Amino acid sequence: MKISVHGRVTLYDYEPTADDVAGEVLRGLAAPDKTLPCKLFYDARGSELFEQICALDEYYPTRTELGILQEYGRQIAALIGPRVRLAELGSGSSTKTRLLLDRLADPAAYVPIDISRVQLLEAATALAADYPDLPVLAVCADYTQPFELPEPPTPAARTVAFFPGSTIGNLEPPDAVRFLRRVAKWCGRGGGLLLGVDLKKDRAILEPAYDDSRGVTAAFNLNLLERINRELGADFQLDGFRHRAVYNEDRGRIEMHLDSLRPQTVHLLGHDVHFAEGETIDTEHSYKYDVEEFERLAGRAGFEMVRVWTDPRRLFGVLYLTVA
Ligand code: AVI
Repeated sequence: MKISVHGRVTLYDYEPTADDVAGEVLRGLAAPDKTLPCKLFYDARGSELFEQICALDEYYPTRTELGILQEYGRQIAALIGPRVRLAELGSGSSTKTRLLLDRLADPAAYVPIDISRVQLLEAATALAADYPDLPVLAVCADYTQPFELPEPPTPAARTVAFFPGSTIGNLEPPDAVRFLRRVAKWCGRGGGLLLGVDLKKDRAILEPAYDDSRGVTAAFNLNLLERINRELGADFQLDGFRHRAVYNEDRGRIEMHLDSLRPQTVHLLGHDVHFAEGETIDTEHSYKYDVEEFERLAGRAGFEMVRVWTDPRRLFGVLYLTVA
Protein backbone atom coordinates (compact mmCIF):
# COMPACT_ATOMS: atom_id res chain seq x y z
CA MET A 1 0.00 0.00 0.00
CA LYS A 2 1.27 3.50 -0.90
CA ILE A 3 0.34 6.71 0.94
CA SER A 4 0.40 10.07 -0.87
CA VAL A 5 -0.94 13.54 -0.10
CA HIS A 6 -3.00 15.50 -2.64
CA GLY A 7 -3.84 18.91 -1.17
CA ARG A 8 -6.20 18.19 1.72
CA VAL A 9 -6.74 14.56 0.68
CA THR A 10 -4.57 11.67 1.88
CA LEU A 11 -4.68 8.73 -0.53
CA TYR A 12 -4.13 5.16 0.69
CA ASP A 13 -3.53 3.27 -2.52
CA TYR A 14 -3.86 -0.50 -2.56
CA GLU A 15 -3.14 -0.33 -6.29
CA PRO A 16 -5.82 -2.75 -7.38
CA THR A 17 -4.47 -4.54 -10.41
CA ALA A 18 -6.62 -4.76 -13.52
CA ASP A 19 -8.81 -7.81 -12.92
CA ASP A 20 -8.10 -10.91 -14.86
CA VAL A 21 -10.80 -9.91 -17.32
CA ALA A 22 -9.76 -12.45 -19.95
CA GLY A 23 -9.78 -15.38 -17.51
CA GLU A 24 -13.16 -14.44 -16.03
CA VAL A 25 -14.74 -13.93 -19.46
CA LEU A 26 -13.42 -17.23 -20.81
CA ARG A 27 -14.56 -19.16 -17.73
CA GLY A 28 -18.02 -17.57 -17.87
CA LEU A 29 -18.52 -18.32 -21.56
CA ALA A 30 -17.20 -21.89 -21.29
CA ALA A 31 -19.76 -22.79 -18.60
CA PRO A 32 -22.79 -24.88 -19.66
CA ASP A 33 -25.02 -21.92 -18.64
CA LYS A 34 -23.06 -18.96 -19.98
CA THR A 35 -22.48 -16.01 -17.65
CA LEU A 36 -20.47 -12.78 -17.56
CA PRO A 37 -19.65 -10.95 -14.28
CA CYS A 38 -21.70 -7.77 -13.77
CA LYS A 39 -18.68 -5.86 -12.44
CA LEU A 40 -17.47 -5.72 -16.06
CA PHE A 41 -20.31 -3.32 -16.90
CA TYR A 42 -18.40 -0.38 -15.48
CA ASP A 43 -15.78 0.69 -18.02
CA ALA A 44 -15.87 4.39 -18.99
CA ARG A 45 -18.82 3.95 -21.39
CA GLY A 46 -20.67 1.62 -19.01
CA SER A 47 -20.28 4.08 -16.11
CA GLU A 48 -21.67 6.86 -18.35
CA LEU A 49 -24.65 4.67 -19.29
CA PHE A 50 -25.21 3.79 -15.63
CA GLU A 51 -25.41 7.53 -14.77
CA GLN A 52 -28.08 7.82 -17.50
CA ILE A 53 -29.96 4.81 -16.05
CA CYS A 54 -30.04 6.53 -12.65
CA ALA A 55 -31.87 9.49 -14.22
CA LEU A 56 -34.49 7.40 -16.09
CA ASP A 57 -38.18 7.73 -15.18
CA GLU A 58 -38.48 3.94 -14.89
CA TYR A 59 -35.39 3.50 -12.67
CA TYR A 60 -36.83 4.51 -9.30
CA PRO A 61 -34.01 3.40 -6.88
CA THR A 62 -31.65 6.40 -7.19
CA ARG A 63 -34.16 9.20 -6.78
CA THR A 64 -36.14 7.28 -4.14
CA GLU A 65 -33.05 6.72 -1.99
CA LEU A 66 -32.02 10.37 -2.39
CA GLY A 67 -35.52 11.43 -1.30
CA ILE A 68 -35.28 9.23 1.83
CA LEU A 69 -31.83 10.60 2.72
CA GLN A 70 -33.10 14.15 2.23
CA GLU A 71 -36.24 13.65 4.27
CA TYR A 72 -34.72 11.69 7.17
CA GLY A 73 -31.14 12.99 7.08
CA ARG A 74 -31.44 14.63 10.50
CA GLN A 75 -32.74 11.46 12.19
CA ILE A 76 -30.05 9.40 10.48
CA ALA A 77 -27.33 11.80 11.59
CA ALA A 78 -28.67 11.78 15.15
CA LEU A 79 -28.52 7.96 15.27
CA ILE A 80 -25.00 7.91 13.85
CA GLY A 81 -23.93 10.41 16.51
CA PRO A 82 -20.95 12.78 16.82
CA ARG A 83 -17.28 12.17 15.90
CA VAL A 84 -17.95 9.40 13.38
CA ARG A 85 -15.44 7.94 10.95
CA LEU A 86 -17.72 7.59 7.91
CA ALA A 87 -16.46 5.02 5.38
CA GLU A 88 -18.29 4.94 2.04
CA LEU A 89 -18.03 1.74 -0.01
CA GLY A 90 -17.93 2.44 -3.76
CA SER A 91 -18.05 6.19 -3.17
CA GLY A 92 -18.12 7.25 -6.87
CA SER A 93 -19.08 10.91 -7.05
CA SER A 94 -19.90 11.08 -3.28
CA THR A 95 -23.20 12.89 -4.10
CA LYS A 96 -25.34 11.13 -1.47
CA THR A 97 -22.64 11.56 1.19
CA ARG A 98 -23.01 15.32 1.19
CA LEU A 99 -26.59 14.93 2.43
CA LEU A 100 -25.16 13.12 5.47
CA LEU A 101 -22.07 15.26 6.02
CA ASP A 102 -24.22 18.40 6.09
CA ARG A 103 -26.05 17.00 9.10
CA LEU A 104 -23.42 15.02 11.03
CA ALA A 105 -22.04 16.48 14.26
CA ASP A 106 -18.30 17.07 14.08
CA PRO A 107 -17.37 14.01 11.94
CA ALA A 108 -13.87 12.65 12.67
CA ALA A 109 -13.11 11.68 9.07
CA TYR A 110 -14.64 10.78 5.73
CA VAL A 111 -13.12 7.66 4.14
CA PRO A 112 -14.28 7.26 0.52
CA ILE A 113 -13.34 3.86 -0.92
CA ASP A 114 -13.38 3.23 -4.65
CA ILE A 115 -11.53 1.18 -7.23
CA SER A 116 -11.36 4.02 -9.76
CA ARG A 117 -8.40 6.19 -8.64
CA VAL A 118 -9.21 9.13 -10.95
CA GLN A 119 -12.86 9.45 -9.95
CA LEU A 120 -11.96 8.88 -6.27
CA LEU A 121 -9.37 11.67 -6.17
CA GLU A 122 -11.59 14.06 -8.11
CA ALA A 123 -14.60 13.52 -5.82
CA ALA A 124 -12.48 13.54 -2.64
CA THR A 125 -10.72 16.79 -3.63
CA ALA A 126 -14.02 18.54 -4.42
CA LEU A 127 -15.50 17.34 -1.13
CA ALA A 128 -12.43 18.39 0.90
CA ALA A 129 -12.74 21.89 -0.58
CA ASP A 130 -16.38 22.13 0.52
CA TYR A 131 -15.76 20.71 4.05
CA PRO A 132 -12.52 22.45 5.08
CA ASP A 133 -12.48 21.04 8.65
CA LEU A 134 -13.10 17.42 7.64
CA PRO A 135 -10.13 15.04 7.28
CA VAL A 136 -10.61 13.18 3.97
CA LEU A 137 -8.77 9.84 3.85
CA ALA A 138 -9.36 8.27 0.44
CA VAL A 139 -8.74 4.56 -0.12
CA CYS A 140 -8.20 3.23 -3.63
CA ALA A 141 -9.12 -0.45 -3.33
CA ASP A 142 -11.50 -3.12 -4.53
CA TYR A 143 -13.75 -3.15 -1.47
CA THR A 144 -14.55 -6.83 -1.91
CA GLN A 145 -10.85 -7.54 -1.17
CA PRO A 146 -9.07 -7.11 2.20
CA PHE A 147 -7.64 -3.67 3.15
CA GLU A 148 -7.41 -1.54 6.30
CA LEU A 149 -9.43 1.57 7.10
CA PRO A 150 -7.13 4.56 7.81
CA GLU A 151 -7.24 6.13 11.28
CA PRO A 152 -8.43 9.75 11.63
CA PRO A 153 -5.94 12.32 13.07
CA THR A 154 -8.01 12.47 16.27
CA PRO A 155 -9.79 9.32 17.44
CA ALA A 156 -13.35 8.73 16.26
CA ALA A 157 -16.21 7.80 18.61
CA ARG A 158 -17.30 5.06 16.16
CA THR A 159 -17.01 3.85 12.57
CA VAL A 160 -20.05 3.73 10.31
CA ALA A 161 -19.98 2.22 6.82
CA PHE A 162 -22.22 3.81 4.18
CA PHE A 163 -23.24 1.53 1.29
CA PRO A 164 -25.97 3.23 -0.75
CA GLY A 165 -27.56 2.36 -4.11
CA SER A 166 -28.63 -1.20 -3.28
CA THR A 167 -25.38 -2.50 -4.73
CA ILE A 168 -25.59 -5.21 -2.04
CA GLY A 169 -28.35 -6.66 -4.29
CA ASN A 170 -25.81 -7.46 -7.00
CA LEU A 171 -24.14 -10.01 -4.71
CA GLU A 172 -25.51 -13.53 -4.36
CA PRO A 173 -26.92 -13.77 -0.81
CA PRO A 174 -24.09 -16.01 0.58
CA ASP A 175 -21.54 -13.55 -0.86
CA ALA A 176 -23.50 -10.67 0.67
CA VAL A 177 -23.23 -12.35 4.10
CA ARG A 178 -19.47 -12.88 3.68
CA PHE A 179 -19.05 -9.26 2.58
CA LEU A 180 -21.10 -7.89 5.51
CA ARG A 181 -18.99 -9.96 7.95
CA ARG A 182 -15.93 -8.07 6.72
CA VAL A 183 -17.76 -4.74 7.07
CA ALA A 184 -18.72 -5.70 10.65
CA LYS A 185 -15.03 -6.31 11.41
CA TRP A 186 -14.04 -2.86 10.08
CA CYS A 187 -16.74 -1.13 12.08
CA GLY A 188 -16.14 -3.08 15.29
CA ARG A 189 -18.46 -3.33 18.29
CA GLY A 190 -20.64 -0.21 18.53
CA GLY A 191 -20.03 0.58 14.87
CA GLY A 192 -22.81 0.84 12.31
CA LEU A 193 -23.86 0.34 8.72
CA LEU A 194 -26.13 2.66 6.75
CA LEU A 195 -27.31 0.73 3.73
CA GLY A 196 -29.63 1.17 0.76
CA VAL A 197 -31.77 -1.88 -0.09
CA ASP A 198 -34.20 -2.21 -2.97
CA LEU A 199 -37.44 -3.76 -1.70
CA LYS A 200 -39.59 -6.50 -3.23
CA LYS A 201 -42.42 -5.15 -5.33
CA ASP A 202 -44.70 -5.82 -8.29
CA ARG A 203 -42.99 -6.96 -11.48
CA ALA A 204 -44.92 -4.21 -13.31
CA ILE A 205 -42.60 -1.72 -11.59
CA LEU A 206 -39.46 -3.87 -11.51
CA GLU A 207 -39.19 -5.05 -15.10
CA PRO A 208 -39.45 -1.62 -16.81
CA ALA A 209 -36.77 -0.36 -14.38
CA TYR A 210 -34.40 -2.86 -16.02
CA ASP A 211 -35.82 -2.63 -19.55
CA ASP A 212 -36.55 1.04 -20.12
CA SER A 213 -38.40 2.50 -23.08
CA ARG A 214 -35.39 4.48 -24.30
CA GLY A 215 -33.18 1.39 -24.45
CA VAL A 216 -30.49 2.77 -22.13
CA THR A 217 -30.36 -0.42 -20.02
CA ALA A 218 -30.20 -2.48 -23.22
CA ALA A 219 -27.20 -0.40 -24.36
CA PHE A 220 -25.63 -0.82 -20.88
CA ASN A 221 -26.02 -4.61 -21.12
CA LEU A 222 -24.77 -4.84 -24.73
CA ASN A 223 -21.78 -2.63 -23.88
CA LEU A 224 -20.40 -5.71 -22.08
CA LEU A 225 -19.95 -7.39 -25.48
CA GLU A 226 -18.52 -4.19 -26.99
CA ARG A 227 -16.04 -4.00 -24.12
CA ILE A 228 -14.96 -7.61 -24.69
CA ASN A 229 -14.55 -6.89 -28.42
CA ARG A 230 -12.50 -3.78 -27.63
CA GLU A 231 -10.34 -5.11 -24.82
CA LEU A 232 -9.95 -8.76 -25.76
CA GLY A 233 -10.25 -8.54 -29.56
CA ALA A 234 -13.40 -10.70 -29.71
CA ASP A 235 -15.85 -10.46 -32.64
CA PHE A 236 -19.29 -10.39 -30.99
CA GLN A 237 -21.87 -9.11 -33.54
CA LEU A 238 -23.96 -6.78 -31.42
CA ASP A 239 -27.01 -7.17 -33.67
CA GLY A 240 -26.89 -10.91 -32.95
CA PHE A 241 -27.88 -10.43 -29.27
CA ARG A 242 -30.88 -8.91 -27.50
CA HIS A 243 -31.19 -7.51 -23.97
CA ARG A 244 -33.80 -9.18 -21.74
CA ALA A 245 -34.68 -8.44 -18.11
CA VAL A 246 -37.03 -10.66 -16.15
CA TYR A 247 -38.12 -10.74 -12.51
CA ASN A 248 -37.65 -14.21 -11.07
CA GLU A 249 -40.18 -14.06 -8.26
CA ASP A 250 -39.11 -17.37 -6.67
CA ARG A 251 -35.53 -16.15 -6.29
CA GLY A 252 -36.54 -12.53 -5.59
CA ARG A 253 -34.22 -11.13 -8.21
CA ILE A 254 -34.11 -9.34 -11.54
CA GLU A 255 -32.09 -11.35 -14.03
CA MET A 256 -30.50 -9.59 -16.98
CA HIS A 257 -29.68 -11.62 -20.06
CA LEU A 258 -28.23 -11.26 -23.53
CA ASP A 259 -30.08 -13.70 -25.80
CA SER A 260 -28.49 -14.98 -28.99
CA LEU A 261 -30.84 -14.21 -31.90
CA ARG A 262 -29.34 -16.86 -34.20
CA PRO A 263 -26.86 -19.73 -34.16
CA GLN A 264 -23.43 -18.09 -34.18
CA THR A 265 -19.77 -18.57 -33.26
CA VAL A 266 -17.74 -15.88 -31.55
CA HIS A 267 -13.93 -15.90 -31.70
CA LEU A 268 -12.19 -14.89 -28.51
CA LEU A 269 -8.49 -15.27 -27.61
CA GLY A 270 -8.04 -18.36 -29.77
CA HIS A 271 -11.31 -19.98 -28.55
CA ASP A 272 -14.51 -20.57 -30.53
CA VAL A 273 -17.62 -19.86 -28.46
CA HIS A 274 -20.76 -21.36 -30.00
CA PHE A 275 -24.25 -20.04 -29.40
CA ALA A 276 -27.48 -21.80 -30.34
CA GLU A 277 -30.46 -19.65 -31.33
CA GLY A 278 -32.12 -18.49 -28.10
CA GLU A 279 -29.12 -19.41 -25.93
CA THR A 280 -28.52 -16.80 -23.27
CA ILE A 281 -25.69 -15.14 -21.34
CA ASP A 282 -26.72 -14.35 -17.74
CA THR A 283 -25.13 -10.93 -17.07
CA GLU A 284 -26.57 -9.63 -13.77
CA HIS A 285 -28.71 -10.51 -10.77
CA SER A 286 -30.25 -7.72 -8.74
CA TYR A 287 -31.80 -9.13 -5.54
CA LYS A 288 -34.80 -7.45 -3.97
CA TYR A 289 -35.44 -8.00 -0.27
CA ASP A 290 -38.18 -7.71 2.31
CA VAL A 291 -36.96 -5.78 5.32
CA GLU A 292 -37.35 -8.86 7.59
CA GLU A 293 -35.54 -11.04 5.06
CA PHE A 294 -32.62 -8.62 4.91
CA GLU A 295 -32.60 -8.36 8.71
CA ARG A 296 -32.07 -12.15 8.89
CA LEU A 297 -29.30 -12.03 6.27
CA ALA A 298 -27.50 -9.16 8.06
CA GLY A 299 -27.98 -10.98 11.38
CA ARG A 300 -25.91 -13.87 10.00
CA ALA A 301 -23.10 -11.35 9.48
CA GLY A 302 -23.32 -9.99 13.05
CA PHE A 303 -25.51 -6.92 12.46
CA GLU A 304 -28.62 -5.89 14.38
CA MET A 305 -31.32 -3.74 12.78
CA VAL A 306 -31.83 -0.39 14.50
CA ARG A 307 -34.08 1.59 12.17
CA VAL A 308 -35.59 1.48 8.68
CA TRP A 309 -36.70 4.45 6.59
CA THR A 310 -38.74 4.00 3.43
CA ASP A 311 -40.62 6.13 0.92
CA PRO A 312 -44.44 6.31 1.01
CA ARG A 313 -44.72 3.58 -1.70
CA ARG A 314 -42.21 1.34 0.14
CA LEU A 315 -40.13 0.98 -3.01
CA PHE A 316 -36.75 1.34 -1.31
CA GLY A 317 -35.32 1.06 2.20
CA VAL A 318 -32.51 2.86 3.95
CA LEU A 319 -31.44 0.71 6.89
CA TYR A 320 -29.31 1.52 9.92
CA LEU A 321 -27.72 -1.51 11.56
CA THR A 322 -25.16 -1.80 14.31
CA VAL A 323 -22.58 -4.47 15.07
CA ALA A 324 -24.13 -6.75 17.69
C1 AVI B 1 -25.51 -0.98 -9.34
N1 AVI B 1 -26.75 -1.75 -9.17
C2 AVI B 1 -27.32 -1.52 -7.85
C3 AVI B 1 -27.75 -1.60 -10.27
C4 AVI B 1 -29.00 -2.45 -9.98
O1 AVI B 1 -30.09 -1.88 -9.97
O2 AVI B 1 -28.86 -3.65 -9.72
C5 AVI B 1 -27.15 -2.00 -11.61
C6 AVI B 1 -28.14 -1.91 -12.74
N2 AVI B 1 -28.30 -2.81 -13.68
C7 AVI B 1 -29.22 -2.42 -14.53
N3 AVI B 1 -29.70 -1.27 -14.12
C8 AVI B 1 -29.03 -0.92 -13.01
